[in-house]
Amino acid sequence: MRTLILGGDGFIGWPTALELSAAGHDVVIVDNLSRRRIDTELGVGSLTPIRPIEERIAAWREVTGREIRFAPCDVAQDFDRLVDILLREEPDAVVHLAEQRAAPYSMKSAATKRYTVDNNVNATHNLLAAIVESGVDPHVVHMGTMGVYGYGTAGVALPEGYLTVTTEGATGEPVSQEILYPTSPGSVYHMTKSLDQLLFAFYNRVDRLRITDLHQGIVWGTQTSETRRDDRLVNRFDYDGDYGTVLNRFLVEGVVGHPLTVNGTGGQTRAFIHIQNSVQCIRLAVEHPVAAGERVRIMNQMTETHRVRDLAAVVARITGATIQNVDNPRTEAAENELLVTNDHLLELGLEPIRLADGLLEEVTEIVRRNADRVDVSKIPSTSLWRRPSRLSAESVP
Ligand code: USQ
Repeated sequence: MRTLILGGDGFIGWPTALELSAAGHDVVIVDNLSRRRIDTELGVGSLTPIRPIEERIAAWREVTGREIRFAPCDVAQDFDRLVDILLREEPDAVVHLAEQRAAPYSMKSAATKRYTVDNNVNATHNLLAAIVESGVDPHVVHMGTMGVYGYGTAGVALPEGYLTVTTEGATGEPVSQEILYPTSPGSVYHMTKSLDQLLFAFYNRVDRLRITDLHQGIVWGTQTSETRRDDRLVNRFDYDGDYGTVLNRFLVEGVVGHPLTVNGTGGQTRAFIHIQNSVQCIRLAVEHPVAAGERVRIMNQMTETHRVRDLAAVVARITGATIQNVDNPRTEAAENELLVTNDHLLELGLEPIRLADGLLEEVTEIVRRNADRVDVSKIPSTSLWRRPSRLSAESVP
């Protein structure tokens, strides 16, 4: 199969490109390298020394003899180029990861909120409109998020995207219908993924586009079986206060002797998935496409749920770190339960990798090897989910 990976230079995109290429797909990475630009903007870098995209691709060719191609393109801005790429490649599948994915970054300032909305909503809409414009018919596999559901599920296991509601019909009889599960995003970033869902529903209904939306939990780990094959293939590892996700951050903090930064009580329960499972799920989705005429397929892409303070306790035990309950910079429920169904991906063959000391040790080992690259000043999360005090008219430029 020929597969385009929009955002194929990023944390999930790069190992997905290798996973699909290793499985025999003809892979084309489409990327504007914005994730590297944002690193520069924030004055941070991946814990692991990731190589330039050209070197990554050359190393993959050298190690495996397989060719991954790179088509530079800003999917959110350069619509005509995107149409050209679709016409030239006629892909069977398009994996869409070309979105700004950090909730704290999306809440940092008016500028980052606007960038996140402009980039993410335009990228998704440009892709859908470009598919219609070009007349090609790829299966779109989009990286969504568990965060569209919100995290208060009142003891009900989250279904996979749709909810059956029963209301009273005009003549008093009960009427059942399936609706998109109502969204309750917790950040501007999560909100863009909620908006994506409406775009998908529309283009699926009106233009019959074939779409899978993967509602993914928090990814942990960094290496996959393919990125491990050569140092030059190493995946990125974010630990800073904007892009680092909670478990990976705790592991870095534990190794460098920084207290584990538990936001609030740490009573937040979230869904998790290891990076190896993440790329496996994307491959399963690509290799089992949605049929013509089928509604948007939504699959919950997670393997287990954990409470933040329980994760901190595990990392403290492994690394000897202390735990610090910091004032939560986010607006989120202090404590929540979370039950999730993930039957679709299990049926397709997902083999869950669960959090285990051995795997945590492997990640810890990578952190130890690169510990001199950690900039401790970038660990605190400074993005506040609160309104600033009111500007005075004179202070507006
Ligand atoms: N947290 C801490 N301490 C930290 C960092 C985070 O206690 O140092 C807490 C947060 O307050 C939050 C939880 O850990 O309650 C998760 O935070 P996170 O930064 O690991 O994850 P999140 O912001 O939700 O976003 C990440 C990815 C995003 C993806 C999402 C899946 O960046 O792309 O969509 O996980 S989910 O959380 O299921 O919506």
